[in-house]
Amino acid sequence: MAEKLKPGKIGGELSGSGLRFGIVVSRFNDFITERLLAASLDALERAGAADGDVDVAHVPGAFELPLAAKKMAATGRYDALIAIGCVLRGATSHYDYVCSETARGLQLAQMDSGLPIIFCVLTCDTLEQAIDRAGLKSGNKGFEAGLAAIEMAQLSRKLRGAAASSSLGARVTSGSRAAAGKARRK
Ligand code: INI
Repeated sequence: MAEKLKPGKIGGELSGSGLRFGIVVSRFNDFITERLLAASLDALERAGAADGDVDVAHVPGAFELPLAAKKMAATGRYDALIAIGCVLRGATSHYDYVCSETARGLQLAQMDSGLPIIFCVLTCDTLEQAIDRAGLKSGNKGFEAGLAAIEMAQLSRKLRGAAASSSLGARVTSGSRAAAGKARRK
């Protein structure tokens, strides 16, 4: 009988210590976005991120998030970014343009820069739906975004270190913390 395959596992730990984060927040619907921001900061703080390692930039609306995120990424200062916004459906098609261009722009910025950019933009039909996602019934998407930023920053560091090595599996495997640490220091 064939042996069970044991693949090398590459994961991002939820430790924010020593990592730098940039957060770009939309002022539009700030009743919601400031709650998302507070929860993201809470997640980063609980995971060990230091005060001086987190920057917050504000923009007028969700549509402006991609450019600000791209410029933050270009500084080379951060391990991950979080883009926070809240788009509420109105009576016209404006909502659709803002949603799709914000998502597209953030994905482009992420893929162009190679820096994780966490999508924390609520796209809701009603204010009630947004409130539910900013600390009520559905938890707080800002907190989830903070954790996602940490995980992706850690994973990116590992993959960067592993890419320098000829053997990804040898460098980062399950239980191979020493190898992963070595990779991060490179
Ligand atoms: N911006 C938002 O972040 N949320 C919205 O719900 C919204 N609506 O509904 O219009 C919104 N519009 C502003 C937009 O993001 C830009 O700031 C504006 O068009 C200037 O470029």
